[in-house]
Amino acid sequence: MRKTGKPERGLFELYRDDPERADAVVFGRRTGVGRRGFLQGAGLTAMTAAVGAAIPFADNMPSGFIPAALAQAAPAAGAAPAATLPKPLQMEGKAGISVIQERPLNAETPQAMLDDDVTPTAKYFVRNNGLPPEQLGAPASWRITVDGEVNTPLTLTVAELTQRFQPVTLKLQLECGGNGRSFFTPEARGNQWGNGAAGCAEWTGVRLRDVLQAAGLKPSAVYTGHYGADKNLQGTDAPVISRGVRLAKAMDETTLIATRMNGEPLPNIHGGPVRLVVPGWAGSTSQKWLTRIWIRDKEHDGQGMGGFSYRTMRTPIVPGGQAAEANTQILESMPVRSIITNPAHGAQLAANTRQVALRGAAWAGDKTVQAVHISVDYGVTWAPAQVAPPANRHAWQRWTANVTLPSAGYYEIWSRATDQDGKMQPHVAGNWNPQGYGGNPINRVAVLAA
Ligand SMILES: Nc1nc2c(c(=O)[nH]1)N[C@H]1C(S)=C(S)[C@@H](COP(=O)(O)O)O[C@H]1N2
Ligand SMILES: [Mo]
Repeated sequence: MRKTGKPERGLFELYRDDPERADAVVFGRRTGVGRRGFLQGAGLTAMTAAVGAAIPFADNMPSGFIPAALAQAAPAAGAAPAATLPKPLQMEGKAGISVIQERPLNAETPQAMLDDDVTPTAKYFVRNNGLPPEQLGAPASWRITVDGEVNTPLTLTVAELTQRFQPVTLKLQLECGGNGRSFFTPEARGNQWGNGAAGCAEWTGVRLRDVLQAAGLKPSAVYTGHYGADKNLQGTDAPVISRGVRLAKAMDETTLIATRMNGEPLPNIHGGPVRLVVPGWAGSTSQKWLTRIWIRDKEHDGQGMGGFSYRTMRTPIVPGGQAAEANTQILESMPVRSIITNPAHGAQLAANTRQVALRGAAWAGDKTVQAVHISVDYGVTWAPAQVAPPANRHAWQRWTANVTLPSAGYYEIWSRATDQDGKMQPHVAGNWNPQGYGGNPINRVAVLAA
C-alpha cells in the first residue's frame, strides 16, 4: 500500500512501511510489472547504502529480494533491563525478553537468547491467552480431574499425582502454533512472533499415559480436552483456551503432566503448579494451570479448536484470500524449523573476522531433524552443519557450523533444516492461513564483517 504525502525516507523505513515502493527503488521495477533482472547500478548503490556495507554476493540477490537487515528489525543493542518489563516478567527475571503484548501477556525470546542447549526459565517465552489465576493456595493441594470416557474418573491433588506415578524428567521442545507468524505476507492475524515463541526446557512430571491408564480408558476414548484455571479477558466463565489431542499423542511416553521446570517448582507464569507438556505440537495443547482432562469420544471442540483458531488450510489458498472453514484442519505436529542462535541478527563482527563459528537449534514437531544446511551467498551454495541427536525424543537438536566470509561487507547467514521425511523449510512462509500458523521459512541473520 502506497502511503501518500510523505517524503521519501531511509530505505529501512521504506521497506518497513511500503515494501513494494522500496522494491521499486532498489530493483527498478514495480511489483506485478515483471522482473528487470538482478541488483545492479543505482539499485546496488541504494542497497549498499541501506545496509551500510559492500555486498560481496550482491550478484546472487534475486530481483525483488528484501535484505534481512531491512526486513527484520535487529533487537535493540543491549538486553532490555528487567526493570522496564511488565511485573510478572520482572518477577521471573526475564531480562532481555521481547514483550509482544501486555494484556494478555505475551513475550518472545530473542533468537540469540536461545543459545543454550536447555532454555533457562529466565529466557523462556510466555504465551497467555487470558489472565493467570492469582490465588493459587498451597500448590500441593491443587486438584486435577480426569473424566469422560474412563472407567474410573479420578481427582488427584498434585501431591497425590507425584506420589502415585513414576517421575519422569525430559528435555522437551515446545513451540507456539503461531511461532514465525510475522514471516507471512500478507500479515496474518495474531501476535507477530518471530522465531522466539519456542524453547527446550527440562520438564519433570508424570506421564499423562500413566494417569489415563490408572483411570482406565473406555474403547470409546479417542481424544482429550484440556482445561485450566486462567480467566478470560471478558470476565466471563468461558474457558480461555481448551484444546485437546488425539489419544495416540496423549499416550506418547513424552507427553507429561509437569510440576517442575528446569529443576524448580513450575513457576506460575508457565502454568504452575501443574501443566501439560505436549512436545512438538502447537503449544496451545500444553494446558497451563491444568484443572481437568476430559476424555472424549470425538475430536474435542473446546475454545481454540474451531473457526480459524489453531487451524491450517488443507489445500492452499491465495495468500490473504478468502478461507473456507471446511478447508481447515486442526494444527498438531509443528513443521521443521531451524534458528541461528549465534551470531545475533544485526551483529557487527570484530574487524577482520572471516571465519565465523555458527550455533543454532533445529526441531521438527514429532519428527527428528535429519540435516541443517547453511548458505552465506543467498542460497547459491549450501554446506551441511553438524547436527547433534536430540538429548531425548522430542528435545530440540543443537547444530554447529563454520563459515568463511571472503571479504568485508554485508552478509546474510541462512539456515535451512530438513526433517527425517526430507521436508525442508521453504524460502518464504507457505500455506498462508488467516491466523498465520506454521510459518517456518529458512532463517536469515544479517551480519556486517569489517
Ligand atoms: N491455561 C492456559 N494454557 C495455555 C495457554 C493459555 O493461555 N492458558 N496458552 C497456550 C499456548 S498458546 C502456548 S504457546 C503455551 C505457552 O507456554 P508458556 O507460556 O509456558 O511458554 O501455553 C499454552 N497453554
Ligand atoms: Mo501458542
